[in-house]
Amino acid sequence: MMLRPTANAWRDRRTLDGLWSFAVDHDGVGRGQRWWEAPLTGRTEIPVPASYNDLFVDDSVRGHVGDVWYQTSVHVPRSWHGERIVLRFDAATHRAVVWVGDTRVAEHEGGYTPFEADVTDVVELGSENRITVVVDNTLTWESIPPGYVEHTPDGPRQRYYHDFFNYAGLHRSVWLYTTPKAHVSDVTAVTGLDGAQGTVDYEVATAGNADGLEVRAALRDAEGTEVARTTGTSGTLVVDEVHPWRPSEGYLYELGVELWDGGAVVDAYALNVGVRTVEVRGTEFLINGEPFYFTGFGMHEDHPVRGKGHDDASMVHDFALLDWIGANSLRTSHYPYAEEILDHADRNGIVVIDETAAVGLNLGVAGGILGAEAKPTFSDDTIGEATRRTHLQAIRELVARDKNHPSVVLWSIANEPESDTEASRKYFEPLFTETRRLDPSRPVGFVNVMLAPADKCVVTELADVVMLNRYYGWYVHSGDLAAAERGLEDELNAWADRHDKPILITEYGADTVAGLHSVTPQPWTEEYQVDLLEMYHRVFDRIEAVAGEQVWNFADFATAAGFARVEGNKKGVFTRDRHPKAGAFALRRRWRKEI
Ligand code: GCB
Repeated sequence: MMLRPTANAWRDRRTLDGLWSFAVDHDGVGRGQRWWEAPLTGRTEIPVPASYNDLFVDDSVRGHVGDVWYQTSVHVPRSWHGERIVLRFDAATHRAVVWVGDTRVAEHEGGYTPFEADVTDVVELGSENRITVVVDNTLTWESIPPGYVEHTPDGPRQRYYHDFFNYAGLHRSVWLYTTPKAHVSDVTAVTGLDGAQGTVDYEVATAGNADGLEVRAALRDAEGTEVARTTGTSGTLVVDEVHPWRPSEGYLYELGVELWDGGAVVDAYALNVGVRTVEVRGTEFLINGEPFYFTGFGMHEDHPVRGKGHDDASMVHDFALLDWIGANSLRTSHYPYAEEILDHADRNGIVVIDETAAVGLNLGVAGGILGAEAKPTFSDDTIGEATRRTHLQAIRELVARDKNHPSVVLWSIANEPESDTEASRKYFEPLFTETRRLDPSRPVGFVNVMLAPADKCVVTELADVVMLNRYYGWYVHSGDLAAAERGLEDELNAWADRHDKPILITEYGADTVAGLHSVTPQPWTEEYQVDLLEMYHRVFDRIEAVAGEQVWNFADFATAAGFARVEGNKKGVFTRDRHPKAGAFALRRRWRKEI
């Protein structure tokens, strides 16, 4: 629904990234006092993109619950006269309202998908325009992810049921861009393979009095040579001797779409396309008709100082480490990642399980471990109709944003929700139906929690694959890897017996403090992490239906404070600053098959 900003002969863009003014609304008075109407007072500067939490040495900012305000001003060039001008936020976590000058232009719920506003009639050309954003980080029973605010004698405290810190702010780039009035508003590309022949089925949506204009589509290979061309708002481009997109080899074509008015092009948009197919057949996960075995990690967008703020340098480095260790895939646990990351995965042939922010829909035991109150999960007072509406919208926005990425091979619509009750099945059934309606070309799944084993889970039968997070040897049988091995193998066999589907192990791992060592099996040591990973691998290799292994986690990451967390979650095989633990070398030996 929303094409990314680009610059070409018909379109222009400028980023608003950089230092903005910032104010924390400790007393929650900004909306009433209409802070958007004047320069923010206090004039703290803040970098965009970044989480605000860790920047200032101030716990009242780090743990703030509620609104913070961002403000900048941008010069809108006179030369943009006659164009359609759009203000776009790649993300505002978890919800935002935006003003240009005194005019409210946008509002958005959901912290990890983009939103935009047509500001053509609002901006003043040839002058500075004030842009103000209020960002609210509160998690409620209506938000995805959910949470609740506890009012304590020391002020409000945000409680939530997921295991990563509630970073907030403008985490991704902000853009002002133009399109022509009559423009291409969406492109969808679905690819196919038949022997040496590739197909690209495309569909183009237009807007702004574009009726009657002609759409032309052309496909160019990586050298820029045109290999197919056709006309029409939808159609099929056929490529002989196609070069498919493959895991570890991100070959991309460029789909160029033009809008013609009589003899002239009035708008153009180009999209990268990887020609590949995805299919689940029995216990196999097929990419281009060949069985694919996932290796890699559940990740997090998480770094010192800037939290969840996107940064290209870290992205390039993280992908270099994925390559070094021999990973061919990642899961965007537990929310949609920056689009830059998917682009990079497309180009590098990294396979992606794309996940919504629906994490922590499990208020029982998980809540207890994470320090929030245990409550019934699905009820009128907790996760109910309103939550599901937000969840549905999150799925729609995710599919709309990521549908064209060849790297994305599977939608994960939730992580570890309650899934062993009638209520959970009722909650999830329409979400699966809607995801498949939005994108019939990809399998759909959700990640199952250990509390809902094969004979109890009633949601997995709705999914195309079995995705399991398992912690034998950590949360159960801690320190006893022999018992853990038996428990894991028995359980995986039970899943394989019940479902004729590929089993993807989407999490397994052990907290490990880098530098801690022992000659006997001691949880938290580097040796124990290695032993635990190797135990899992022995079991995976004995079970045919296992079609992939993703370790939890790529790197250590920040969480809410808790007795089970040592300055965050330490299950990374890299530290938070990306130094390898012994486990990283063990994985490299297995995945790169190097001794
Ligand atoms: C899980 C969750 C993940 C946690 C992990 C852990 O099952 O999916 O978000 O961080 O366990 O380390 O407990």
